[in-house]
Amino acid sequence: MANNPVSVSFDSGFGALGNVWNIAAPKNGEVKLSGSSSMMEWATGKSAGHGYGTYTVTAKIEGNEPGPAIVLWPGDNKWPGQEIDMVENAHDGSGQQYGTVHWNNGGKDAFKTEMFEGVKGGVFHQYQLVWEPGKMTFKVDGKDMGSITSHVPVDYAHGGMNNTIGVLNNNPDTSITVSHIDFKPLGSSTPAPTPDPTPEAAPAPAPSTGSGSSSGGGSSSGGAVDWHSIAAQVTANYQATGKWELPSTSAAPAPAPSAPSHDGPVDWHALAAQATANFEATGHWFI
Ligand SMILES: [Ca+2]
Repeated sequence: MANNPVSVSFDSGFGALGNVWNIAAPKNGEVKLSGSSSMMEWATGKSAGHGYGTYTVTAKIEGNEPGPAIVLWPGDNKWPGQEIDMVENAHDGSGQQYGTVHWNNGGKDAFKTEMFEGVKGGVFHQYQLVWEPGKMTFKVDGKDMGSITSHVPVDYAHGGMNNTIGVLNNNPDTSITVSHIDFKPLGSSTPAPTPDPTPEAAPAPAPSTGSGSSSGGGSSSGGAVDWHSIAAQVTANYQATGKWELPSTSAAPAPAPSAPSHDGPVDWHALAAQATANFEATGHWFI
């Protein structure tokens, strides 16, 4: 399933972000993460998620402390690794937002950051990451916030690994509300998954909280895991049982042979524990 486009409007369910922990069902085309909560595409192996292309997340961060983050998580679910934070709050409590690229430096986490000067919380912004060979560029509301050209990971299609899209919050005094998530592969000539006519390279459209696009618009093809079906199953199971888990009778996405077996919902608890421990040790919320 390497590098399929995705578009999630949160008009009905969580779409591709089926690994959901501690979040109420979306309302009015938005989903709000508060307290300790997260949603992510399933990180089942190096080909999970997406590679080179443009990641766009429309979101509103509230609160000035660390806690909210839009995260591109390593497809193989191993850390330290190629984690990219499309946005998070600075640990000084100023509400300063920034982006980060992490990599595995001989078994230890290493990272580089780009500050998002002039970007305030409390309103929706369009956070964008353009991942291309040898370069990652952060944008907010279409404005270039800086690029990183060292330690840029290689995507799965070119011999490396993909990343899965996730959003998390880990602070009782912050929240992050997401209204749209979109990924378009680099140089993609495939039909856009949404009716949005804006070309990929054009200035970003204004943040929208009411996108009319369909969460079911992604056209997974070939042997790809049917994320929409899985997400629908998870949502149905939540409505039936109150638990954000895949029903046990359903076909869970098979982990790649190279990846250790991880159970999604349990992973998020471990993730939150890791995040909390890391914050206490370093002042950084990233895992
Ligand atoms: Ca929406």
